[in-house]
Amino acid sequence: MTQKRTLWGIGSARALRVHWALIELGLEYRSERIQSRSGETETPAYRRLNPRGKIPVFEDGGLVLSESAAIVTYLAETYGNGRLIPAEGAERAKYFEWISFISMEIDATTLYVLRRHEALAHIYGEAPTANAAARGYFDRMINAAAREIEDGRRYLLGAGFSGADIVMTTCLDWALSYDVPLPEPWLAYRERTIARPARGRAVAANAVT
Ligand SMILES: N[C@@H](CCC(=O)N[C@@H](CS)C(=O)NCC(=O)O)C(=O)O
Repeated sequence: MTQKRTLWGIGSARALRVHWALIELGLEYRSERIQSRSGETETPAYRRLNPRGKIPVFEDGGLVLSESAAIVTYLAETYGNGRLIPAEGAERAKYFEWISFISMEIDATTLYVLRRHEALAHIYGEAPTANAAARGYFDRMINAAAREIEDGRRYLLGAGFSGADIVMTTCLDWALSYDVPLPEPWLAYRERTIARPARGRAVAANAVT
């Protein structure tokens, strides 16, 4: 049987987000096990799917979607039936606040700078001033955000696990892998999110073997 849903991408924090959301929702999908910077995103066929040549890309019937946070949100809205994204109101607004904050202030402005200019400096160049600023800014943002989860809540939106937790957890994993210190509330929070069975299965699905 032809699988309707296909996820392109393994071996990356961003691809892990989509594997995790699919597995949380119990959705079957085909995994195209391509990696970044392997040449596999450079082929004409892949560039037709994503002209930006990035992973992850998700196909669902006629829909082709890139950007991991958008894919996670699409899956939640389309298949969640109340799971992974609040249906309405202030909680839903808070979901989008967290997703924007994590994508912009935690991922793009800080961790991705370190990825490009520390781990991948041989490709993107050395930038010690930018790296130091990114570490300082991460520290400021993550400590400020820690105050919001110090009230005993289990997940970012309270009792209910959401796509924002998926995206945040991958960033916390990423920070730890770069020896970026995390305040205690985030360490305790991460223990809760990584204990979810779907996360373990997603890590296996995302692994480069
Ligand atoms: N904002 C995008 C970032 C996607 C991205 O940068 N993916 C990396 C792997 S984690 C990639 O494909 N890098 C290859 C490249 O930059 O050429 C998302 O969240 O999906």
